[in-house]
Amino acid sequence: MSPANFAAEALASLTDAQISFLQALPKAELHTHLNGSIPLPILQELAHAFLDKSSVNGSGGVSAVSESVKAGIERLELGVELNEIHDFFSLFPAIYALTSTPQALRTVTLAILEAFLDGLKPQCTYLELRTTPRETPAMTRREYLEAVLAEMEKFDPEGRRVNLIVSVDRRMSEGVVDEIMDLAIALRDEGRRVVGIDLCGDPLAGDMYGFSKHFRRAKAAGFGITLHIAETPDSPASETLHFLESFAPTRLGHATFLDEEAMKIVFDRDIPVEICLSSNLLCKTVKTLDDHHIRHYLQQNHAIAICTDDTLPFRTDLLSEYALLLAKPPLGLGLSQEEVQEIANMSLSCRFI
Ligand code: 6MZ
Repeated sequence: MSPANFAAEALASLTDAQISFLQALPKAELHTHLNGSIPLPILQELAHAFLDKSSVNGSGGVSAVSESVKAGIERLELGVELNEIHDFFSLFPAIYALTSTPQALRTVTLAILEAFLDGLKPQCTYLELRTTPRETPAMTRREYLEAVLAEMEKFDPEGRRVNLIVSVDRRMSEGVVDEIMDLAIALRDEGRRVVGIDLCGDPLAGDMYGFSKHFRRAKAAGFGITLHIAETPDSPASETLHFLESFAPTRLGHATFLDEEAMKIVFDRDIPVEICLSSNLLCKTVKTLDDHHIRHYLQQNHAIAICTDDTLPFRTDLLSEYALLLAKPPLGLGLSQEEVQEIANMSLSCRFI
């Protein structure tokens, strides 16, 4: 049986008029990870080139890296079935092997910009793309970010449609976090399109107490701050409170398991929440759409932005995520067009610019 695809089913249930309505709706995509959003055909091209090159360079046998890239790409081609969210992060080593040069990064960045913003049927009117700068034998972290920014600036010279959020991974050392903050500030001061800092990565990895001063420095430097927070049932409540009190977040990612105290802070301070419906369902942190925390935020008329998270493994796009709002239960939440329009407006008001 092929893996569930909730968003595609919701989209398929809509009328042509409803799809046209969603397409015409001005909206912002604010939570999408670059390496999780590479269109599959582009990733397959990079994989072929990588495997051809490694068979020419190799000593006849297939290297362990080639084997794991092959297995990783096959897993993505078949459609990823996750038992739990921690399985999700094992997808990235294969993808990272293919995006380890400035040229590959430029290729995937352009493909993502085209998927979200270009063509006859753009997914959104504004995009904040996020990525974690990696150091590889072929590039420094600065060269990584410059490759992504160069492609963004070429695609959108006027700077109205796309900006970059620099991600920090929970597994990083404090020294690397400090280096990334320096880099983000320097690039922004050079006039490059960096608008925010994100905290991402496996939700239980790392000790986050040392990171707060670095995030406060970024906030003081004028960046929007977004944090993956309380994404799993085992995210410690004490860490969630520490994030809210000490990291100065401007937006929150997921915020699935906030307890009463944390929820009160989020409502009192009006901190918008990035909602990724398919991601939560497929990572099994939320059982059904009916149980999804979006309902709570909607009841309170709290600011949210509907986002895709990682279109590649979750086989979704922004239109399909909006279809989950509009489609009739049980496929969707059955909201009215007016309600969906209001949610799209909220996404625009949550931008970091
Ligand atoms: C936490 C996530 C994520 O930065 O290399 N990432 N972190 N929760 C999620 N929800 C399912 N989805 C993606 O993109 C890939 C990286 O984004 C983070 C992970 O750290 C992943 O390695 P970039 O472009």
